[in-house]
Amino acid sequence: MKSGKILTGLLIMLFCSGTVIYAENNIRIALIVKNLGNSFFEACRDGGLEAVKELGGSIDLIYHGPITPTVAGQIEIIASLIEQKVNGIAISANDIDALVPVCKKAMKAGIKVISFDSAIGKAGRILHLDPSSPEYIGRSQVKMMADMIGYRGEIAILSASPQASNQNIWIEYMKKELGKNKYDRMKLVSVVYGDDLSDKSYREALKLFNSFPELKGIISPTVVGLASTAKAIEDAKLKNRIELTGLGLPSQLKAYIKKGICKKMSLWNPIDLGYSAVYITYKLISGEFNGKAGEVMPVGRMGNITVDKNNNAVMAEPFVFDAKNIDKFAAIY
Ligand code: RAM
Repeated sequence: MKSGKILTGLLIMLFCSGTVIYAENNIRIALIVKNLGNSFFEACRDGGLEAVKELGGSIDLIYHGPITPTVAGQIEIIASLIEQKVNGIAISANDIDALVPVCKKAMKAGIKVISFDSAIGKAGRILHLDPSSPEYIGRSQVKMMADMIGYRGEIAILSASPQASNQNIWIEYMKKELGKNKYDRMKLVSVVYGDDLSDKSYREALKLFNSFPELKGIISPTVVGLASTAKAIEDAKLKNRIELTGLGLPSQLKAYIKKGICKKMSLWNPIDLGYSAVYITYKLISGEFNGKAGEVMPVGRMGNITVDKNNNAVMAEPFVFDAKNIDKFAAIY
């Protein structure tokens, strides 16, 4: 098994460098992410490697994504995977619609395609694996921010890329939540996009500070955006002037949570997400899962995950991190 992991690790490295060597006759699964260099997806990759090891090691895991989160970059990678005749693709999509044609072509070529984290339109995949309920994620972000600012003041959202399926459905639910009477004294003044790039997210945060001098809070539903905005608030000495919450990696936000720059945030375990995505893809390839509405899929250490009527499956509920528990989780991911 150890050699399997070393080979898989080598495969990841070689593929990323553009050279790919496969073990003869192994099942080949590609985990395609929004962009490389994002710690969230590297944790997903680690979970995928855990699933490969647990499923018996005759699997080659290919980890890849564009350098910046573009649709064109992902289309090019999927077209290449079709040529390489991989057996399965699990992708976090940079756009819900634009990837459908190339993924339909992959499925026509016999490749099992699922999306995870950020959905592809239904016609482009067998099923979508949501980390958590999109409605719960969106609404809970607003509730956490409201508690922080006393349900009054201007707030903004600093998101990832404008076409990102997952952020966009979360923002839709944030706006629905903000429509409730109890938030009447809160006002969403802007939604900006940092493209899941640290420097761009940082600059967008600074622009928000300058454009909205009365801003009371920022919600950033992206681990890159949240970490960058926390740094921007600290650098601009705006702690307690602007409250911050969002979706963050405990290991990246620990210092900011302890300093009270980001008093609370939430997320799910990306290791579990990558484990579940690769596990499900393998079982679809082997025929043990069919991914049809109503199917209850036993996903190893994650237990049963059910496919709903829209062929979406929800992995788990988000977890709220704060100063009391951040040390424990920062040591894990
Ligand atoms: C970023 C990506 C990813 C999202 C997390 C919360 O890493 O946008 O798609 O799920 O943040």
